[in-house]
Amino acid sequence: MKNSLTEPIVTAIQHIHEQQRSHPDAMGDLSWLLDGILTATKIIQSYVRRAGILDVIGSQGTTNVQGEIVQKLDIIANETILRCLGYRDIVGIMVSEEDDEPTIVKSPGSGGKYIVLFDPLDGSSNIDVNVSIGTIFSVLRCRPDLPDEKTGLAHCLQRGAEQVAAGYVVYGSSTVMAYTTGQGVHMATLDPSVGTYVLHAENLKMPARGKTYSCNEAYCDTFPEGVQKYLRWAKSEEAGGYGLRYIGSLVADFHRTMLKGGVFLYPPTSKNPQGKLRLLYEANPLAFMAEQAGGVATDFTGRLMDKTPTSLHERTPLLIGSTEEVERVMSFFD
Ligand code: P6P
Repeated sequence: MKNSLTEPIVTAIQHIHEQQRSHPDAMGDLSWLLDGILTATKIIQSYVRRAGILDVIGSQGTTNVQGEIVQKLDIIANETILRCLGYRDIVGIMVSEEDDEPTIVKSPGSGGKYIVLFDPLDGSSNIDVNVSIGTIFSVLRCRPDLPDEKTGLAHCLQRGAEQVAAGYVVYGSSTVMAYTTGQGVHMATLDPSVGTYVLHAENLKMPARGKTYSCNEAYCDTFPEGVQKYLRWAKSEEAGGYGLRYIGSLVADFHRTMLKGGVFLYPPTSKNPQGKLRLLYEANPLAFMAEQAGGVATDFTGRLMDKTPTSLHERTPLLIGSTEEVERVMSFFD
């Protein structure tokens, strides 16, 4: 019988340092970077939790590179991450959904070591109605083999398989951070009374199956035929009781899939023929997390993390979740 008074209390940053020990040559730079992300998300959540009384609800009145209306909290989240990471001299380049171009903090040629790519506040259209939203991040190494160029773009366009770390924070009924450095998926909950993320799950495994599918069926008629066939099957007697859950916040829908199993789909549609979700700072980090937890991520044609990006904000179709459920979806494609 576990005794909560004797169980060790492990903070997320302690766990990150613990993970670092398995790399004897590590200098603590990645741990330092992840600590910066933890700090930024604590600040972000403090705004999210008080949004209605801080006059940060609603739109900024501008649109971002995606052509999406920017919410006030998007800007706050973006600036918070830039400020928390901008002065940690191991960060070379930052890529944000909110910024057209990469932010060069320290050029790779002068020692910039890592690239941090992030969606500062995913699902922000749900802020006004108090639905879970989140921050997603991905970490790559700057490529020493590349010439030092002005925009740093060539360093950023790396396959998801090159990621050295990834994770997300879901601002839900509690604030939960999930991360991987390639040694499994670990989760911590923010204890707001002390402002510390406390580890609650280590080496988490996604269930191999789960009778939940997650997609916006409003676009069903323009989904690929294989997806339409799958959806008809999932709702049939033969499938035996699948349920639909769709929050409309990628981080929340993915977090549920991580914990309960099932499958999340954002296929190509007539409105978004290349899919809606962004490859570099949404799909790739979640794909890394899914694979580290024993799941699968594809763009309906191949392993998602094998895709070579061609532009900073490119979109991708995404099918991600339990191995058996992803295989089942793909079984309906000829
Ligand atoms: P749709 C939120 O705007 C977002 O980028 C993701 O968080 C979410 O999964 C998706 O878009 C929802 O898109 O087209 O279903 O509203």
